[in-house]
Parts: sequence; C-alpha cells; structure tokens
Amino acid sequence: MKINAVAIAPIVLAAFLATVSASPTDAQAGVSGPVSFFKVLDLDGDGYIHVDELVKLNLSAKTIEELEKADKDKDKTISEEEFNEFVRSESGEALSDAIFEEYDKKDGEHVSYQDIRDRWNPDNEPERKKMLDQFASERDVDNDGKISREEHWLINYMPLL
Ligand SMILES: [Ca+2]
Ligand SMILES: [Ca+2]
Ligand SMILES: [Ca+2]
Repeated sequence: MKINAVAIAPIVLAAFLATVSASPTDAQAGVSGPVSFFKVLDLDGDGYIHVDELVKLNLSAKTIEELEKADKDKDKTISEEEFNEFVRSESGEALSDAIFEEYDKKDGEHVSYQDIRDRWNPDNEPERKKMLDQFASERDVDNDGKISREEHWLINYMPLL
C-alpha cells in the first residue's frame, strides 16, 4: 500500500508536533523521548543494531532484508546514523511497511498499544514495557488508542527523531 505523504503530512504532522511540544516537563522528569524505532530494535542499547538482536526480536526475513539495506558501510551492523538516514529516504516507507506487517493486527490495519508492548519485548522487561508504551503513545497522534499504518510510517519521517 502506498501512502500519500503530501496529503496526510500536514494533519498528522501538526497533531504530532502538538503532542511533542505539549510535554516539555517529560525531559526534566527523566523520561527520555521521543522513542525511535532504532531504540526499539537496538535491544542491548549499545547504539548499533546487530543481527542477533533482529533474530531475538523474531523479525521476518522480509523485514531483515529491508533493514540490511540500511547498512551502508556493510559492516554487518546498523548505526543510528545509518538507520535514521535510511528511514528518511525513499526506502523508509518499505521498511516501515515491513515492520508494520510484523504485528498480528486484528482488523488488518491497526495495532494496539498492547500489540506493541508484546511484539518488541522478548524478555518481558518492565523498563522496556514503559518505553514501548511511550513509543506507542507518541505514534497515536489522533489519540484513538491504536496505531494506523499512516501514523506508524510518518513518525519515521520526523527530522527530530
Ligand atoms: Ca545493539
Ligand atoms: Ca553499518
Ligand atoms: Ca491513532
């Protein structure tokens, strides 16, 4: 499915920016945000996405294939810089789609916060659960309690992430 960024961007972007700028106290309270996809995929938090992390997250071959394209210097790891550059390129949409397909979506088009918490937390860590809740709520720009494909994709496009 192709998403027309120009058509949806002004509405979703405005809502997203309102969400982000509405919580200036989060930083002072020690909540580091926003939570990027990179943070979700970098399980051990060392600043690089390694193949063993992708295996642990049980990603599909399709998603791994899309992710490998981000490894520009071919050193078998994806740095945050490589990842960010890639998700904002033309190829970022295909990657976002592949990741979106990782979820078991009940209606085929939306994921719930619970889906996100379950999908990216292989060791069921409480800290990670919190991070994933934040990750989900940052993406739910229309506040309907679920993440649409458009919300899921557009966030990767944000220059501030
Ligand atoms: Ca890592
Ligand atoms: Ca690399
Ligand atoms: Ca939503």
